[in-house]
Amino acid sequence: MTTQALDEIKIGGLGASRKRVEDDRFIRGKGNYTDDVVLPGMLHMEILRSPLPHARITSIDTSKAWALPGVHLVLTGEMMATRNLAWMPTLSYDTQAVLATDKVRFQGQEVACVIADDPYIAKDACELIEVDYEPLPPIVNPWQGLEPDAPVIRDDKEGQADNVVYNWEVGDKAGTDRAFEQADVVSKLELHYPRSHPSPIECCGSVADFNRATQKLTVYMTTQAPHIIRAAVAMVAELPEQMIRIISPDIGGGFGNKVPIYPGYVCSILASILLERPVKWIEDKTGNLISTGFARDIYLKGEMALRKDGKILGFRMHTDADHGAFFADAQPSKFKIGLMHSTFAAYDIPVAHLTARGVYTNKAPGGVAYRCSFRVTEAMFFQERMMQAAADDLGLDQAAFRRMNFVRDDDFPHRTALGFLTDSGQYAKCLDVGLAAIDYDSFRKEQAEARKRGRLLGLGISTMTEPLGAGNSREYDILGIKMFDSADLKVHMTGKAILRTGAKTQGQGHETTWAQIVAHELGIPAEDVTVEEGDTDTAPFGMGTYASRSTPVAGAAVAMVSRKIRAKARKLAAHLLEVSEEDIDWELGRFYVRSAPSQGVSIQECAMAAYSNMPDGMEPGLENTAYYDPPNLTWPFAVYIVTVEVDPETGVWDVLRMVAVDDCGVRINPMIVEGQIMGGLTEAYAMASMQFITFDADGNCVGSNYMDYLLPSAWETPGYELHSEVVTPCPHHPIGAKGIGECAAVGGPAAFVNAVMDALGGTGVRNIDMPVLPDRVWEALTYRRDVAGYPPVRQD
Ligand code: MCN
Ligand code: CUM
Repeated sequence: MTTQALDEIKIGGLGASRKRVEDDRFIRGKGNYTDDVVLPGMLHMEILRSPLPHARITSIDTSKAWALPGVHLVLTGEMMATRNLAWMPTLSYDTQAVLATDKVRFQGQEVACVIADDPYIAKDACELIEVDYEPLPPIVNPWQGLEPDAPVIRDDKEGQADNVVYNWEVGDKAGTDRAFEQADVVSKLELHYPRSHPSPIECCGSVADFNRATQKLTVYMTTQAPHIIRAAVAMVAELPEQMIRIISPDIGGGFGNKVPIYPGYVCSILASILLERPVKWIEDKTGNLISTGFARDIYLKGEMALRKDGKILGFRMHTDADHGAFFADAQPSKFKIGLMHSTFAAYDIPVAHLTARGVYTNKAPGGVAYRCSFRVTEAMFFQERMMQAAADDLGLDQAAFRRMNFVRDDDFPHRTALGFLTDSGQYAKCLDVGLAAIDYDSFRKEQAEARKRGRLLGLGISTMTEPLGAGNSREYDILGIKMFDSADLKVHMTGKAILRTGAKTQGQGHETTWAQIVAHELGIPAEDVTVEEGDTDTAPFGMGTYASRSTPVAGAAVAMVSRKIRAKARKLAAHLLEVSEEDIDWELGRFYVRSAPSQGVSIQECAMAAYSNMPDGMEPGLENTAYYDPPNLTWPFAVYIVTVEVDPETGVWDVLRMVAVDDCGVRINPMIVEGQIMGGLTEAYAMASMQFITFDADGNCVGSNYMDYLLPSAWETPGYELHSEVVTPCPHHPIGAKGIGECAAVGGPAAFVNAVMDALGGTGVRNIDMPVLPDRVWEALTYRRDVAGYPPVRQD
């Protein structure tokens, strides 16, 4: 028996830019999305939404809807209440109305549902439902909510006398005060990160199928975390967990939109139980944009204590988050404002203090992490805007100021001022690569020359480090469920395999990349490994995909389960080669006798032996499961540099160049990583330049359609120059990988805004809130003043 060592790239292992296997079906139109699920006898559900942002419901008359032919059921909050389902728990220890009973609390809130033969009848019937509302004053920003005489939005909650969701703090207040006393210069900044929406192509939806005979409930749905949904349904609907099967089929983009539990899911499930027929609910675009997945909407202010030479001595920060009517986004239980306290984690700052307040308003639940590990986007945006302002105040060079304050390469693991332990990085090197790529010194000269001729050029630098991979389970849980993840690998007798994990891909390419990890660990060609996710009846328990946790946690579990398989295969190899295990060595895909390397067996031969020729006493089969509890988060790092030209006449700005240097440790699939970065940069550009979803003073959502809420097309999207030469392997991840899925969306926005602000240098303008629309730039230039987003930032 002789076999050759394998070329890892040829078998699609680590580092191979393998084409995405899932795209075969997507580009042929053969994907299987929730709306593709069609079951015999299936009915359709539509939701009646509130036209008002805040109103008492005095009556609901559903008789005309019931009378419409083809209608099977009309659900109201009152009926939900008889099942104890009018309210449901949220992922942040709050409650959320499933269907409104007492009041409506945001425009677009779910008031009733109709289940009918087809979606058109259901929609028509919704319009026949008569609801009497008694309008209440709407609260559309935190400042209104904090007024002493503001109406209490959450009067349903016992003991809730105001609109404050939480007050939270972290850091060393006294120490920070002392740092400010010693400062030569104090730099300040205040800004608003506007509401934004992940807006995936596919909206949310579900097909619930309760079978009375078997008592089994199967739900096909658009969720990024199927096992969490299963547990929630078991607890809320009081159904036995083993009788619930959640299937998350192909997902047309998640971006955080598909993490929360939405009323539509719950109503379709109850409707199916009551009618004993499958019930499909597919949200329309306006429903998606008006009621689900809102992110950001946060006011940030802070100040930095600085020494003349540029050393940062400390910072304080305060955030006011507009959470909408229900505190419904997911975050680790210990932290009220997500991982906001990862702000400034890349900088070596001795002391800091952060306070955070959450406020209820008459808007849809907000704060969902949109391509962001629990509020890190806001944290990094403030950080890099503040770094720019501080460097300007000190009269220091933007790049030099950052470099002198970076955590040094030999200073890891590093404890940040607000308590995180960062693991590794080469921050200065990433910056140097970026500066060389953009030709920093030449650009600064060109900028000065252009300025003399009235042309406004600008350069913006942004860096980011992001805590990715929640958990470890000691510190990270959601509603008490510890954060870890899993992988299950079954190697069949012919050496082909099926791998399942507790994560759930929504476009990130897990079907491609997980197989590459198996190929790397076992030498089984990636094309021989099928990857399946999202079915709770077959996948091992896991916490799902968000916070770019899949590679850090589930991906690690894939490596660990492969190693378990290899350990058993080694015993089989010893048996086949008739030597003892200790005399065997491994090279990719092959065990061989150390003293006679030409004698070896392939992993495939071991697999066959596991079913046909195992040693006496050995358990047959070659299958295993690994649960992975990471020792720490992974900490990727990136530098983004943008150059722009601003037209002083119109305020229009164009991106000249964008350079991105990402260090996400070892790259499993470089092509997929680049795709993730480009997608994230495009979302960053959209947020910085054009996206605007807001509320007028009456609480109407402005931006609930694609005429108002803009998505950049290929035409607007700038070109990106990506750099991959800096690789700092994660010291605690089995294959050295760090997460990448969100980095560019997290770090990108500040680079664009900083570039425009740099172009306006010398005008005294300190801030223009996003989106940095041309009229805002024009206003800033013309009147030499800051331009705040709507609603205006309050001046204390
Ligand atoms: N990868 C790699 N090498 C690394 C890191 C990652 O090859 N060192 C690969 C992974 O194997 C995976 C992809 O890159 O195929 C992203 O990996 P990871 O960073 O682990 O992120 P997740 O898989 O957990 O994806 C979640 C992340 C989040 S939270 C949002 S939001 C987001 C994002 O991914 N939503 C997306 N990218 C998205 N991309 C698409 N197409 N659609 C979405 O909904
Ligand atoms: Cu952070 S949005 Mo993603 O975590 O699904």
